[in-house]
Amino acid sequence: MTWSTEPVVIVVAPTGAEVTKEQNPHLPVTPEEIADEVVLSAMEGASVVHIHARLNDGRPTTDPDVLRRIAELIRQRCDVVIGMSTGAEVGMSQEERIRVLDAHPEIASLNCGSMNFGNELFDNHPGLIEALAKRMLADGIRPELEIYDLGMLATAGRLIDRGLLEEPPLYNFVMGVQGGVAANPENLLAMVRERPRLGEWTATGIGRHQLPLTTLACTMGGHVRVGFEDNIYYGKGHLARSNAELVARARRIAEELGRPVATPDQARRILGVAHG
Ligand code: KMH
Ligand code: ZN
Repeated sequence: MTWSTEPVVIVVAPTGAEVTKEQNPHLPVTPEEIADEVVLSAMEGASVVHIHARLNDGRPTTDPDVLRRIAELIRQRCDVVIGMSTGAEVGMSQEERIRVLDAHPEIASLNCGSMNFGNELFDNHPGLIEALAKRMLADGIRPELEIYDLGMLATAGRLIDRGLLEEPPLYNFVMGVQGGVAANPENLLAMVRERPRLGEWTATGIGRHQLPLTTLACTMGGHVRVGFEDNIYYGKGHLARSNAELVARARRIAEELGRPVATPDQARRILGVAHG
């Protein structure tokens, strides 16, 4: 590993499935709110969005019409890479999760194992992982491998061995979920080192881990994800006012460390995404 001067891809995850407006009133929920937030985040340096849709009352949905509407509103105003979540909300059925791909994002998350997620079970049955991987391969959607622990890297390796994932894979190390790997430098190093194949990687730190993990990832040649899905605070006891504010800080960190932020087209090249 050497010090990278390559562009950093900043992924913004503006909504997620778990956060509520009661927790942070600035959480974007409707398609219009999400699109506004993504456009502002793109202006601050985000080149990829990870979308979770909500109904107008705030409940999570995977309705492809709602997802398409969000993508369309974003597309009218900026060119960020459109990613969508097939992880959706804990407890959603396999059908609800697979139908996300009907909205044909450029990237979709592929969660590589089951785990406790806070006090709930996040069920990623091997059959579901396989079905999602096959469908993404068939539809030309770039899987982003959601890795919450080292064992999931081994699962990813087996998918590659079976020809269900194209190389090089694209990893997202999600660290600090209660039930997943702890967010610390030793564990990030282990995740990077244990990748079954070389490939670009993003670090996603939950809550107070978002800021130090962003800094580490920029230093170590990775990419970063920020946003309310993972963290609603700007600092201790101080709610973030927007996703864009978190993106702007990630950009400042990257640039201070000598890494420019990627444009959407650079992000497509770096991450191996076909233009949608
Ligand atoms: N909402 C979490 C249970 C993903 O987007 O693929 C899962 C999640 C992961 O958000
Ligand atoms: Zn997500």
